[in-house]
Amino acid sequence: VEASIPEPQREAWRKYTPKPFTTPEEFGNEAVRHVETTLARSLYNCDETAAYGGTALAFRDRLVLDWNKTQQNQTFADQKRIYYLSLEFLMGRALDNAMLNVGQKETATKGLSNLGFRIEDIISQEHDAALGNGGLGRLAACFLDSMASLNYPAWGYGLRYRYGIFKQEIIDGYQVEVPDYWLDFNPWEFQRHDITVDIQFYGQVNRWQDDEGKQQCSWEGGEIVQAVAFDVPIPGYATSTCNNLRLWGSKAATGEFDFQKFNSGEYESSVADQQRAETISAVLYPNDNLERGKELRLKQQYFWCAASLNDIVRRFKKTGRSWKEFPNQIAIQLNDTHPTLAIPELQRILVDIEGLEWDDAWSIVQKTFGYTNHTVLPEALEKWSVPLMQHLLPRHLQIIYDINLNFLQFVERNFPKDRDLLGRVSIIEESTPKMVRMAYLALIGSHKVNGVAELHSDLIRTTIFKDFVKIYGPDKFTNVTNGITPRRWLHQANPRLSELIASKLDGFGYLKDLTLLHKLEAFVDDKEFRKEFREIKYANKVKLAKLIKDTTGDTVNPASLFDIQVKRMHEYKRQQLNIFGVIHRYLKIKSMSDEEKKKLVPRVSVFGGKAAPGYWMAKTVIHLINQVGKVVNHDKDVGDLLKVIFLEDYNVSKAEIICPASDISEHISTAGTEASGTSNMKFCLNGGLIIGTCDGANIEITREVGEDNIFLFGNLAEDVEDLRHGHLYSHYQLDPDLANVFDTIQSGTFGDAGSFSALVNGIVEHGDYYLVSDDFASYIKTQEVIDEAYKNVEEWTTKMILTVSRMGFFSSDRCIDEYAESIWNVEPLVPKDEAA
Ligand code: GPU
Repeated sequence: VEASIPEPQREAWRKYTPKPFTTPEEFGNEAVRHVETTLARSLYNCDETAAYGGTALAFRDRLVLDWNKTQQNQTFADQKRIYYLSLEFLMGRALDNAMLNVGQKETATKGLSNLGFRIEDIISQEHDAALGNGGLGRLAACFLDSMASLNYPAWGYGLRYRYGIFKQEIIDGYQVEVPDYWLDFNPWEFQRHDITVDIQFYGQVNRWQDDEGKQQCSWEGGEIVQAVAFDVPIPGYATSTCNNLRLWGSKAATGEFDFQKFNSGEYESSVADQQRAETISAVLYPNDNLERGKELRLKQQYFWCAASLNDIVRRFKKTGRSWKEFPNQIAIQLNDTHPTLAIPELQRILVDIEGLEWDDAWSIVQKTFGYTNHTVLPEALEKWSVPLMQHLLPRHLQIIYDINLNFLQFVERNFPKDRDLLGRVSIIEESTPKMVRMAYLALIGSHKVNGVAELHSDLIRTTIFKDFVKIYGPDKFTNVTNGITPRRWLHQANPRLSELIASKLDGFGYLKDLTLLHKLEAFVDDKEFRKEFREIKYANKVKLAKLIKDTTGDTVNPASLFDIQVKRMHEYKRQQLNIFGVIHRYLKIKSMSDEEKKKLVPRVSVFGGKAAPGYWMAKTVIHLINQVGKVVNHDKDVGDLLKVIFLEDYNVSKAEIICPASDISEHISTAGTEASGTSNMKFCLNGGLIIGTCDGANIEITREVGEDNIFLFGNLAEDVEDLRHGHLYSHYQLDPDLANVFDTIQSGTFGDAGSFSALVNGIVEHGDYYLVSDDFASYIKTQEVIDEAYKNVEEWTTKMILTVSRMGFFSSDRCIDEYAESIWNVEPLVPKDEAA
């Protein structure tokens, strides 16, 4: 408060405060001023990059005005806030989103056109902010959009990676990873030079008794790295609320840039220390649904948790409240187990630094945290080795042991007869070396644990956390089915459809209450509406066809059925099932007469997705898809009937072109393995239908859109375990069609058969863990049903329209309201000028 402008001068301040632009002329003024002054470019060297810069800075100014006001309001309102801790925020581009959320895209379109630019060209200059791997990171980004749009006082906390997810190039059919340096020009972040936190690693713990005989603990020595805050404004849609995303960058601590070394001539090694500190936030780990236990990753996790908690605690202490009010003021959500160290860190701050009693501190910790689980796959459940943790975070390891001791004593008191239980639920796994089970720590340290779709939430209660349901009772566990923001995934990605819907629903209100989409059902028989709906889908396919042409050189016919699978490459997601199905289709076409061919619906099979750099099998599938494409796309017998495309470098901005352009998208994971999936929602919201298994959110999508409007196939989650056993104990017969596909691969039709033998053998000889053979026949049959259904244009149109009109449930707004109500207990804070 001391630093503020004195009362008598505030009038002048307000007078000098810039006003947001509202006309194309005012926008043009701002944009040109930024090009000329901020960017120091002129009339004679303003290319599209510079025009993007000027436009982005003009919009940034607008956001900052709202941002300042929102942050002030939230501070004065002094009510409970949400902190969303996520190692990934897959934001994509910011400019288009900013223009739409503040409602000034038309203004900018006209202003730019006055200067001779087309807005699409300007928007596409922006580099994606790709600080995430896949669904988990994109979910965090959708949540930020919803929290701001619903006026929740909420901050995201993450890491400012200098390199986001790698850029994928396909060279000779193989994935090649190229670094993604995205910070050359990033107008959306503000470095807060004054907000820094010193973070400690290594060192040792000292214990002693103080004068009153109380046990004291301190963590000393080791090394210090400095965390620096970088803030990113997060505008809400059609509200002036602008929340904050705080990303931490790492630097050598000021004292650490070792002047002693420097003065004694060891300049190089002091610079090396600097660089070592900076590696902490240098690069995003490119694994999706996989944890590899690397020390640098653990350092990233602690660095980010410690910096964020220090920041949260500092802000809380300024309010002067007592510690027991902490959980009434602060809700912290853990996006998977990556931020679990925040739990022992808060306990350490409260006990070691603030001097609270252990039990009082622990009760505050448990009330503050909520934990979201995003997978049941065993290879993705984080475990950290005890020796590594002992070395890097000696005090935290002690605290984890104490948490575990208290917990196990509690379990023993309540279940004295169940001796095995203690070993099963212990945070420490008694292996060599011993391991810290992060999911158990997250669960024990939180008041609520949620899964991300109904089936998934049921599975965590009955499998990985079964014992804990017995210990804590069922109320600690809940479901919050994922959602997506309709602003980016409909309004921004598919402006024509958004306009068409608005024309039928009296405006864009549905973008804030997506359940209003159900009113579209009334127009399902409206001829004109149906025709426009189809035309929009076709135009979106033309746009994707152009992207395909520009990036692969292949020509595809937009009148074909577009069948799309875009997501991270993973065995459980079963891109291999899809490509085997494509090969089957190819063989069928090859054996057809011209008459039969005439009846067939032409298809374009589009694949896209990155494989983790060390994931050999996933890379093999990419290679196979490309090899199949090479053969099929140039086969004269096939022509337009089948094209196979691998689109390189799938990312958020490509998804915005791809999702509106599908007829069918594939969500075909082995039942029980895909926690939710969120692209399934994006495709349906844009009038694409799904071929999918009974997995994740597909099940709830079916419930909403109706069984007639989705193409389900395959075994159920409850049967998966038995089927796997069956493979191990019997000689099962391969489906003849699949055997035929394998023979074709092994005969060398798609290049060296040896390249693909691991893929085939995994199924034929090594137990077919993901049950590709069990689901193959049913998959093929369902694809044939789709071929037939697609021929009936009228019926297909009805399915598309009904699907869109029934997707209201899958807005991330609904999802955030559920978190706020059932986990965070937080109310929105409506900006003063917008209160009804
Ligand atoms: N998910 Br764990 C990821 O994208 N990465 C991960 O490391 C883990 C989970 C995904 C799930 O696979 C997907 O089913 C879900 O929709 C998404 O998180 C968001 O909950």
